[in-house]
Parts: sequence; structure tokens; C-alpha cells
Amino acid sequence: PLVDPAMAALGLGSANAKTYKLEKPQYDTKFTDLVIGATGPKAHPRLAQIMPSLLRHLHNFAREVNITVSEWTMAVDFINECGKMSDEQRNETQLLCDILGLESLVDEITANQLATSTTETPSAILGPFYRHDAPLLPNGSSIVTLSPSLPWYEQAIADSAYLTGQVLSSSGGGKPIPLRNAIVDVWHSAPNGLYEQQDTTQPEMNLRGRFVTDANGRYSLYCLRPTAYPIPDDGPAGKLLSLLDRHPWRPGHIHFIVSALGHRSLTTQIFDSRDEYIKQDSVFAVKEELIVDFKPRQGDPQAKWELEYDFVLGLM
Ligand code: MBD
Ligand code: FE
Repeated sequence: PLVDPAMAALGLGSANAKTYKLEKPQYDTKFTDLVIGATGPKAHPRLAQIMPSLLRHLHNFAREVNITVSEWTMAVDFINECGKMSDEQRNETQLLCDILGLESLVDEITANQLATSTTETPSAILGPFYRHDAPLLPNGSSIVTLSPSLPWYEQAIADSAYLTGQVLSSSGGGKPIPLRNAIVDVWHSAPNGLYEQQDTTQPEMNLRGRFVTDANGRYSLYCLRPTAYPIPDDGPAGKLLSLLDRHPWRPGHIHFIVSALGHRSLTTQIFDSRDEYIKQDSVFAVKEELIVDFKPRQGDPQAKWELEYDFVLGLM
């Protein structure tokens, strides 16, 4: 058929058969210049700097793909839907940016601008499930609350893990300096693929904790090897994924915000190398240096696996 049934159901036209013809543009770049030129001399300086580029890309995009009024109307509705769906629990517009790779791109641009050394641990996006005020826990304690009645109890036992390492300063150049009293704020989802606030079967603040490094910059805790997890796909972002023939899965990951006096706090994630989605993260956050290999742990009734991972922070 001329019109793809799935697209027609959403009111989308057929993929444009005609390619863009330069000979008869409805509005050429003079029109774009006119819009850019409407900016006044008292415009906000950063906006005055970035809006010309935004407008050029936006107009060129519309011209290049021959956007129609009905398609543009759908895009407006789509963005409105994202807004309507969003609250403190769920940020659909952020999720939309995530699946477009925009949050990961912006995160990398920011990190590159602020980096003071090449030894800093790479950053990764915050994601929508961070919570402030996770419990402050002593080193060596566990962020996992388990009850045998949970359907994922067995998997949690099989994936129990001991996580330890140092927080270091990049300021020492080749020899990173341990940072004491650094805070390692950690959170991950349960083996059922849900973060604690998405899941009524988990206790408040389950799988979250904050740990303070000792005099040698060390932290240590018990957690779980992370499980692959589908981003919430029952909203507009999920609809877009399915129209693009994409899946919603993220490889198993553990989130961190690591902070220390005089240093830029690091927001990052680590990824379990065993995960089949490691090369196809739906939000494009995986970086080579953040992929980790958990090793079997001997003689510890609390953990079947262990991982040593250091975080190197850059100077403020
Ligand atoms: C997540 O768990 C996440 O970490 C990100 C970045 C986006 C959606 C869900
Ligand atoms: Fe996450």
C-alpha cells in the first residue's frame, strides 16, 4: 500500500516519494535569515548566540524532509502528550530526549568542556530514577532488602555482589590521589526490571544508598549484578520506539553520583559485560570504560560475585 497502515493509524502520511527539490523551495534561506534577524539587540546573550543555529537547523530540517502541516500538528500533539504524562514520578520529555540520544550527547559535550584531565572516569546520563536523600550507610553494608516471598528472590541470591573500590583525584596526573570523605551515591533496579519507586513490592529506598570513603578513599557495599531493563514504553516515547522498529531495553546498569570536596561530581553508570543489550542500549549511554566484568567471589555467604571499580574525579 501507498500508506503504511501503522503510520496511517497515527495520521502519518506515506514516506515522501518526492525528494526535496531545490528549484522551488517554498521558503529559501532568506526566510530563515528574516526569522533570525527578528532577534532584538537586548536579547538574552546565550540565546542570541544559539538561536540562529537552532533556527537554521530547524528550518533546514523542515525543508529537507518536506514536513507537512498535518505532520507538524502531530509533532505538536506528541510533545504535548509528553508534557501531560510528566510529573515527579515520570519525565516523558526527558525520556524522549534519551531515546533520541540527546541526553547522552549533551552529557558528553558537557563533560568534554569541563574536563581538566584525560584520566577522569567517563560520565553517563542521570536517567529519570535518581532520588535525593538515599540512606547514608556504613561501608560493607548492603543496599538490598530481600524477602523470600519476592518472585525474583532466587535471582537476587544468584546475582548477589560485593562492590568495592577507591575514589581518586585526577589531580595527581599519572598517580591518582585517594579522596577521603567522598560520597558514593548508588542506585539500581531490581531483577524484575523495576526501580523501587516504580514497584509497590519493594521497600522505600530499596537498592539505593550513600557511602562515605575512608582514609584510603575506599568504599564498599553489597548490591546485585544489574539486570537488563525496558524503559517505560507505555507513553509517547514508547510509541515512537515502536514506529521506529526499536526495542525499549537498556543493558543492566548501576548508577552512581560520586562527589568529593574541590572536585566536580561525577554522574555515571557501569554496565555488566554479560548483558546481551550492551551494544544496543535504547538510550545510548554505554561507553567502553564503563563496561565491567564481575568475578566469582569465594567464601562470602553474602555475595556470589565481586567487582572492584575506581572512580577518578576531575578538579573543580
Ligand atoms: C533508566 O533506568 C535510565 O537509567 C535512563 C538513562 C533512562 C531511562 C531509564
Ligand atoms: Fe537506570
